[in-house]
Amino acid sequence: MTDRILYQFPISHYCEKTRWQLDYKGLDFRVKNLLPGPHRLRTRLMARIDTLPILRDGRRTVGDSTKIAYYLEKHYPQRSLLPATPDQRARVIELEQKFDRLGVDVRRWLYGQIIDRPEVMQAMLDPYGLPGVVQSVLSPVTREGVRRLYRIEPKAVMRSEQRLEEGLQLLEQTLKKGSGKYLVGERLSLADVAAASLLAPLLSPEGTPWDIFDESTLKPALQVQLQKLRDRPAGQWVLARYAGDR
Ligand SMILES: N[C@@H](CCC(=O)N[C@@H](CS)C(=O)NCC(=O)O)C(=O)O
Repeated sequence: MTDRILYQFPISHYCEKTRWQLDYKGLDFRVKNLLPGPHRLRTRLMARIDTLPILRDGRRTVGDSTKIAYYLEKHYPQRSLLPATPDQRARVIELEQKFDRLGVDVRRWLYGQIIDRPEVMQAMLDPYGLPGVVQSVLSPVTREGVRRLYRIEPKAVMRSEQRLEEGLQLLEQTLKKGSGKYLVGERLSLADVAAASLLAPLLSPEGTPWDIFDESTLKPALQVQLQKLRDRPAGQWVLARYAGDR
């Protein structure tokens, strides 16, 4: 059995970024799902951080999806996600950082639209197989915790919407300047994995943890917004990367 363990929340797009990279490199791993809230006892002990993902690789422990990304590139250079040429490499590093930061706005904006839907807490808590009564007590507590932790409040959500638009434009401009398929050069890179995974909750590609809604039950204005997103080049690109590279 592999001694590579990804500590994660299944629904986290940052954890998805790491899962994608591990899968792409063909590295075996097991997942350990930590319960949101109490997870911090474990993450602080393991890596002195509050967030997931954390990767345990034999005796080594690495926390934070970007640090994990560079750790994996260094120790498992097969199917490299970093280009060989210095300028392309620098561009990948820069874009990875930008899309990584955008993940915060994706999360805040989306929670701002759907946090009160029961499907959200179901997607978050169902993987733990808790007794029904425990889950029904935990759901409102977790929802309020998420609201506070990620500042799901109207002004912050609006700012995130603006930053999200800027991020989508950056993605579209970058694609326009290049091949249209990948952000840098002709091959999948860390920049693509970061952008596609961190935007994926907005597009909910089939089979991903965000594919949880019957969209026709969402508010009509939100349905329109999500459809527009799916139709524009950035949305099409995320779906194409999931179909072609995930
Ligand atoms: N910069 C971090 C961000 C990870 C992150 O925000 N993870 C969230 C889940 S999407 C988390 O663990 N939140 C729990 C907490 O902050 O207590 C990374 O890239 O790994």
